[in-house]
Amino acid sequence: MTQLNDLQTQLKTLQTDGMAAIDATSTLDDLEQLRVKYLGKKGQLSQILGGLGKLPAEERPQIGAIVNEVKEALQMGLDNKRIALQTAQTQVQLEAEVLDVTMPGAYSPQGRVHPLNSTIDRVIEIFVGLGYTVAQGPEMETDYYNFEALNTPADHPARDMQDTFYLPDGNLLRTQTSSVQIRYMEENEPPIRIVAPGRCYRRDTVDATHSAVFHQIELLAVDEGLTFTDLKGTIKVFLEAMFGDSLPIRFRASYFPFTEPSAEVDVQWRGRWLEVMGCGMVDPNVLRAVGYDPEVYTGFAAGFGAERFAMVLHQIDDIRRLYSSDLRFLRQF
Ligand code: 2U9
Repeated sequence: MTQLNDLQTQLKTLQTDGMAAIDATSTLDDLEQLRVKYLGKKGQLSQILGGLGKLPAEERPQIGAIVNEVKEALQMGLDNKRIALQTAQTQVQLEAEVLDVTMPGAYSPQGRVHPLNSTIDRVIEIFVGLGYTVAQGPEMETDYYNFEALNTPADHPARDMQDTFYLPDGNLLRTQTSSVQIRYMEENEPPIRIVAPGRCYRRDTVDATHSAVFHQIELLAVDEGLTFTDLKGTIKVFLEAMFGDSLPIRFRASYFPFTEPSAEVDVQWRGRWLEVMGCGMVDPNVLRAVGYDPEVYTGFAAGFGAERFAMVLHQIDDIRRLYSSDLRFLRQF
């Protein structure tokens, strides 16, 4: 065989093998390797071209033409295969991403805010809107912060063992959140405006309206020149925000050891007068106990049970439902 024939055969074999290999590839990476193998700088075609120099000059154009043919054929084979593989890949991807909107959805149980918490949150939101800050303190208290500093002397009926859970060490579980305000005033100078929500404890016999553990929300404002009118205005704004506009409200004279004068507040709600909170001007003795001069500063305070508000707002008939964890009850909110 002449050298020319030999080269021709080699080139044709290269083309046939190359095309078969291209046909057999199934990935773009493999295809790239084939391109390098056949058409790359050090590829098989280049190697054959390297041997061209040994041919007589008149035979070179003939072989050159065949080299170009083989090169073009392989190039076209590679291009076609690349397009085919890319199309297939896109198709697979599209199929994987198909979303069947008719499939039934996955059930994800949704939590809810407990009606007591949503009530407390709502109250806080209203007072924060009025410029108050939230204050918190310990649930285990000393006699001083729970009673003494709140003008509740040792012989006061509220101190009765039946009302308070005393701890063996002489401390107690707070019966009201007022201890929080005493601690706050000890640490801060007027003017102050705080709202103190929190858990309280009383030795009550449990029934539809009483619970040994309950939640109180108390507010306190101390500044120069605060009057009972400021108190009434604040409570009116608060109750209207809580229950809705133009609500009939009435104040009845009352008594609390830590406020003087004191009042209880009723709202007319769905045709009935409901007692919702107590309030009053902070007793000068209380201001004195925290080192405020009652000749310079006056304050007003109010307190109410969060459970009572939640029950009125959601028409809940028994306070115990709020602690029962009964899903049939809780799912209604
Ligand atoms: C300080 C001074 C005074 C808070 C007040 C009430 C009236 C009141 C009860 C209603 C029902 C609590 O949930 S309940 O048992 N509270 O009527 N609370 S004035 O007075 C304060 C608080 C802090 C330093």
